[in-house]
Amino acid sequence: MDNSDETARLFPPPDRLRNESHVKSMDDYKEMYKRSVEDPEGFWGDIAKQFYWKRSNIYQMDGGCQNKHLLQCYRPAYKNGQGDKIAFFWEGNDPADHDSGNITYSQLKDKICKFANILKQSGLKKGDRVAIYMPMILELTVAMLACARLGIIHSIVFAGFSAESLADRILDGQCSAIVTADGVWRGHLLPKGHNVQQNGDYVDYPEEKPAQRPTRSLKVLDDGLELYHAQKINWTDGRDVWWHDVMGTASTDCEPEWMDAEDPLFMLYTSGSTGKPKGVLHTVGGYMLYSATTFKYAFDYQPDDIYWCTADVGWITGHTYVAYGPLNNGATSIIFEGTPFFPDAGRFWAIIEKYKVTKFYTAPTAIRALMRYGDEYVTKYDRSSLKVLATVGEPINPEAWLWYHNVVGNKQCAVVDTFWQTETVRGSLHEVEVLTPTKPGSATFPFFGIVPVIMSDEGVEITEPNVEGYLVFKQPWPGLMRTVYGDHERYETTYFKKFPGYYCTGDGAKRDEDGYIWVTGRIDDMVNVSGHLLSTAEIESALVEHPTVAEAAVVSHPHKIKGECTYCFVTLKEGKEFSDALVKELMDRVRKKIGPFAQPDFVQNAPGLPKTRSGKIMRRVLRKIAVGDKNVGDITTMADETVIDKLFQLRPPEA
Ligand code: 6R9
Repeated sequence: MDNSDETARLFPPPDRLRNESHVKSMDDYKEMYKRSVEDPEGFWGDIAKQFYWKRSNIYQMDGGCQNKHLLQCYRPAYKNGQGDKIAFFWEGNDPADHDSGNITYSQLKDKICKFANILKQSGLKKGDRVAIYMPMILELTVAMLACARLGIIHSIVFAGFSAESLADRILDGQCSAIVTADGVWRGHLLPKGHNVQQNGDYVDYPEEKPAQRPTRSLKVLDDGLELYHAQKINWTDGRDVWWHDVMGTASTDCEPEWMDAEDPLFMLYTSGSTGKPKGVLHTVGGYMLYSATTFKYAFDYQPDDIYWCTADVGWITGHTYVAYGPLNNGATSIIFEGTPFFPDAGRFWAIIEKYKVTKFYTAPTAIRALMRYGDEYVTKYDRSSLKVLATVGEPINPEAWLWYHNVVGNKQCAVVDTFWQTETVRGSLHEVEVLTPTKPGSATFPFFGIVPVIMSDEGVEITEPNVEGYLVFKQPWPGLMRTVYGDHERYETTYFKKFPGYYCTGDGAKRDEDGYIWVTGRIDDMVNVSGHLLSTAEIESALVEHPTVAEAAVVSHPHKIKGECTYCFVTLKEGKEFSDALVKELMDRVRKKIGPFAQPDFVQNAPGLPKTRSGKIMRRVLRKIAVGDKNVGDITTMADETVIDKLFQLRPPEA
């Protein structure tokens, strides 16, 4: 199948979604957008009025990009007026596991208050940090929101991280307690209590900082989850308590701690694909407002929606679009503990059929992985409830976009590509996509309040179409991170130093002649071939369009004459053979698609790619493999280290 004609097409919004949309036309969007950037105080001030504030909600922003949002007001109270509406359907790893998992808004509120009281009784208070290291179970959201209720800064560490990564984050955040579970089901049972125990007992804590060792550990073992009993836990009396022991008797009344809008809400470490992880800090007012508003408009949230974001709460996407965004809108959504491949590759679509999901949000890497199994896994399930299909995490290649649109969405859904970052909470491109005519692979237009600029290396704003540069944002917006925890200088150097007065995303982008923005990947993934700046994402997309290729990752490789050239790793679809003829075909395809200068010099077979646990391809490791350097650096965040040896074995002899 060659989709090259289709990729150039403009896909109009599906008519059936137009009527219910919050914003009625592209002209309305433009008007709202204009006000959001010209009068941010007025625009966000009006939105803030929809929240509950203890005092006034005067909203002030300064003109520079040092994000001084002076909200002279208090945090919105946790929304608890939804009564019997389901807040979450919980779907366990085992399809037979779901029954005990549904929770209404009032039940959720009661649990949050109970757990907040437990935190209080443990001596924890406003401003303290609490680490949360839990699988995708309801108790995870209860724990995070209980922290928020008391003004305790939660630092959630994705449950797939190792003991060492967890320890690093606990120390860096100076957390005084940890909430955890003793196991996690991902296809099979993985012990987790063990990692925490290592934290307390085996991982070396610097002796000079003994106070930073967590003093409290609250372990989760809720009723009905008896399987967790199977896990061996190292227990310290006086320090550890079981969730089920304390939750039963705790009171369901707990007055929220009233917070200033600029007080911290949570910290979250950015994925470790580059250097030391950064503790990204978000604040109460700005984050709540922005996550709620982006949720409402980006997915065009309607009260009868069944919404599902597949991201783990351990990542920013889960924080924002599993927890805060949906809950602040009173939405019903799904929390899924398992994987898309268990019991088979039809699991996502089975869940969509079961709950009649209307809005679905996942990652391109999941889409590409599922495409490999063929369409039957999708088409055997009823997906007629679906209206919006969204993606996040990396540029979506047109091939995957079209499969998502044509096969999953049956050409009936709006496909929404959302570009954003842990740091920006939707420093988003794309807005009310339900209305936007889309181009496969483009993140379209900016969300309210965002002024994207394509910047040259020399710091000159690029206005010409189709010229790549740095993607930067020109003025502040409520959801921008406020600091790197404990290292404000790093915050300023990382994000504001290269282009003073602008927030630098670290990504490359270009704007086409119709004003659509195309994110081309991290700037550090750019390759300069004979003076031509090439985007590795663009080459990957060309490769993945080939019918045999499931996934591709392209890195820079030194070249005597061209300076740099491209080295491509390709993962083939099930049952496909790698051959010299295929290598030639792939090289030709890139040459044809982008230009002769872009023709790759190397194409290597890659049965698996090195990825972080959040699914991001670790290109710095691939760069080492490409040059045959066995010293691949820090791989503690890698999901499966065994792929590395295999890739070294499969290097083409001429590389
Ligand atoms: C939300 C999230 C942020 C980086 C970002 C960019 C890449 C995310 C993207 C995308 C192209 C998209 N990214 N969404 N690139 N199109 N729709 O993923 O946050 O984990 O902090 O990653 O991910 O490179 O800079 P985070």
